[in-house]
Amino acid sequence: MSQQPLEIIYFDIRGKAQLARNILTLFKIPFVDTRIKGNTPDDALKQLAPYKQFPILKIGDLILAQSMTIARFYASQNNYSGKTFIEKALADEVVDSTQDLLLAFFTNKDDEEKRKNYFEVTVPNFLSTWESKLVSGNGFIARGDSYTFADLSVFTVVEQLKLQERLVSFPIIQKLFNYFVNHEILGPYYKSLPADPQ
Ligand SMILES: N[C@@H](CCC(=O)N[C@@H](CS)C(=O)NCC(=O)O)C(=O)O
Repeated sequence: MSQQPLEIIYFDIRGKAQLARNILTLFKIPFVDTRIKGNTPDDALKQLAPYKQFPILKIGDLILAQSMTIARFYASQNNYSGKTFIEKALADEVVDSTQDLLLAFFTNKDDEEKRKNYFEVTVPNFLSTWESKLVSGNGFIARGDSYTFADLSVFTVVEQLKLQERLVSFPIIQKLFNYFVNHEILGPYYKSLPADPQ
């Protein structure tokens, strides 16, 4: 299986594929970053997707759906999902919360009032929770002795929602953000990433 090319198939945005892309990049696992042209999957592509949704992972005839399943698969394979059951659970909780914040952006962005509430209430709530967890974990959100895919997921979502300007009151998230954005592998990767549409 490992000899077959690994393909992440998704739309031409960071969206729900970015955490998996980041894990693969961080661990130097080569992958084909297939971005669906015009953001409209053709019938053949739709047939490939078990739930008719993207991202999917394709390795030969193996198809794996669900963005966080794909991310977790590569995090586990690379010992990046937490060392103990507790760390893994804490990491999973944070990863799921990052997806909630991401999804809430898309569901609220087109209504002025909801968008305002999202940035003034929802975002600070999530940032504040992650900051507290980072404080109690001595800088690691799943409390171990090193970063996990949960820390990377916080970075991923902060970057894609452009929340870095809102980190003034969240110094540990800021530190985490700086770590990943300046990382020797992820830093250059991010510089090469196409900008998402506004
Ligand atoms: N739970 C799924 C949700 C995937 C999902 O909602 N994908 C959207 C794009 S972000 C999609 O493919 N939408 C097209 C459609 O539903 O037709 C995951 O996390 O992968």
